[in-house]
Amino acid sequence: MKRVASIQDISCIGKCSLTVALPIISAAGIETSIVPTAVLSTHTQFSGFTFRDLTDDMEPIRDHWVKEGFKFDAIYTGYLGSLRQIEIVKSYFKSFAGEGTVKIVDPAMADNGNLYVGFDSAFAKEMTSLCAESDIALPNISEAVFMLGEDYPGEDASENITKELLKKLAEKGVRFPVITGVTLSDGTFGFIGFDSAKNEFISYGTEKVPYKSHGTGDVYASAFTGALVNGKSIYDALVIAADYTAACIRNTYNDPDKVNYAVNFELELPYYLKLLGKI
Ligand code: PXL
Repeated sequence: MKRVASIQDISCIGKCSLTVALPIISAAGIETSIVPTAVLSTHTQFSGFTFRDLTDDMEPIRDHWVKEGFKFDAIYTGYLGSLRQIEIVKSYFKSFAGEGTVKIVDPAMADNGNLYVGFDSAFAKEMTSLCAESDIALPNISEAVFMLGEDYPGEDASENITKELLKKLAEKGVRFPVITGVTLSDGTFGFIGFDSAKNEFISYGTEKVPYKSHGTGDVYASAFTGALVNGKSIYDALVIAADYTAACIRNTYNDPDKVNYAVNFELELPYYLKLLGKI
């Protein structure tokens, strides 16, 4: 069985980070090991959330895993709580990334032009250095501009602006940046990526649903990781993640009982398995 390590927080309520990565990647038929970076009562879009920092556990967990000789097909990181955690994640890359290990970084820290509570521009810049150690980085538009220290162009940034951001990320050493949550020039909603090794842009969009929710970036990155580790090409895995995430958003939009803090990713897992060719 393939094995992924995912390093991000546990938000007890909020359907994001590990509570999304675990079920989605496990459903894809992959053993999902976790390193919880913090435990929060809810994600940070609620007010009054509790936050138990687990930084001090991260190095002992790594050292034990090294002793046991664990290896991973992919290491996938999401929300990280501090500069020190970014440095520790780099040591996980050094300790566990062998020949075939794919390093996937979702620099989860901003949306709609705003950094999440608790982050500042120094953290965003440091996140660029982690993305520079990844094989694939999956920022949204807000995260891309904060990493670059640029002005926020709005959620409907043009394809040309998005491509310029991708090139600038590549200049900072990010091998294969993919900006998600992009409105393409034909009005569809999806991603634009830049394969710096081939000097080639890639993109894909699905019909836009007029609904925005938290946690979609985490659903996307988890579904991408599951597809890639199942042997799909980078492009096919990005497309599968886009189709699945769009279905999750559509499902939520149509649900009269929807919650306002996350998407119904659970109800579309059968569709995800269909996209993976497993059922
Ligand atoms: O979905 C990204 C995310 C992950 N983890 C925590 C968050 C958020 C977004 O708000 O607050 C704790």
